Amino acid sequence: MATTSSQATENQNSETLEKQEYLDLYRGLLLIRRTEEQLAKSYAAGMIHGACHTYVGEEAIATGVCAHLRPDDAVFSTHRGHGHALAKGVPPREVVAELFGRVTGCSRGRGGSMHLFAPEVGMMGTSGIVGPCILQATGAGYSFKLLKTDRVAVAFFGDGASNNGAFHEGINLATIWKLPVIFVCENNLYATEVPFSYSSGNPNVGDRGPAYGLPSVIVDGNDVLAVYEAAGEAVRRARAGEGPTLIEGKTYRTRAHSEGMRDAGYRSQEEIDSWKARDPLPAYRTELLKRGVAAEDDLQEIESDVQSIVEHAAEFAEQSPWPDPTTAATHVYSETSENEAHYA
Ligand SMILES: Cc1ncc(C[n+]2csc(CCOP(=O)(O)OP(=O)(O)O)c2C)c(N)n1
Ligand SMILES: [Mg+2]
Repeated sequence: MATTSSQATENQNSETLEKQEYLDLYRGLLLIRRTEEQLAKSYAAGMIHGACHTYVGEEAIATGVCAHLRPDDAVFSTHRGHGHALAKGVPPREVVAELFGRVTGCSRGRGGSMHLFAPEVGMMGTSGIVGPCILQATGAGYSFKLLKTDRVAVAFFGDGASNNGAFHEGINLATIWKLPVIFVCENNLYATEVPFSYSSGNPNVGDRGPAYGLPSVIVDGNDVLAVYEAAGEAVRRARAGEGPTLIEGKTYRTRAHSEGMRDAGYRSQEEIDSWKARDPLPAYRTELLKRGVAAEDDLQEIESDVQSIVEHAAEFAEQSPWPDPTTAATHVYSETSENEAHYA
């Protein structure tokens, strides 16, 4: 069985955090939340072309994991990847501009929501295909090991992806070769409208790791400190050459699968409301005040700062030019030596 790290165990490590680290986690959560809210608004206003899967409700997972990563660590993401990109350090205005299809977006407006790439900060892509990020992270981990670096690769993926063959192949290979990979399953209980309880005989993805010899932990994915603690240990192990870890975060998306889609007929309002009551943001805010590690003023300052960053990001995106159609074939394949140097 996977071990369970929850609020009860979180006290040990998280109490040793510096005030700034606590505040950075709050800022990280909030930056994702406000950006997603902006994107949802922009989608409704017709500014976004293509799908837009928001990460609202799940922010604690990307925030708690990426807080341990360096720019030269690699993140491979999903169709629900805005939060991963922001947590890995892609500037919000480049994320928003990319969804608006503008040339100032991180993928120069070629990709949109499901092709957010920024190798200069180790964001190795969101993807519309469910599952491959698990194998890509395994491959990156293999290369980091061969190059004798202490870099780590992270795969974020959903519960749905854990029933894809890529999951089993990736975790097996990473385990036998002790690759520096963190497999992060964001179990939000549904794959589109299919409950995980229907598609899996065991509600815990984390229980699958031990069958492969893979250390695994199940955490409350709405508790940023629990995620931070589990990820800290996983990253430490990976950098030390001790191999991969599987982290399952139990969480919930509180918006529709994708903006503009119906959100009824497959889950109850009571269920949505019960998870809204466990929203990671107010929970963490309350915790910070309760522990006395932050004052109301500290939090309000972050809130107004993040609000202004996101508003500016939207203005920047709206005012940015469209890509020149004559350059449609550029920035599609790797062209620069910069990225090659970074990953050499
Ligand atoms: C290989 C593949 N199969 C099916 C789809 C269609 N699809 C898009 S999102 C999705 C659900 C994925 O669920 P999960 O992995 O739990 O992620 P979540 O949307 O819940 O974050 C599916 C089946 C796809 N994009 N790729
Ligand atoms: Mg899911």
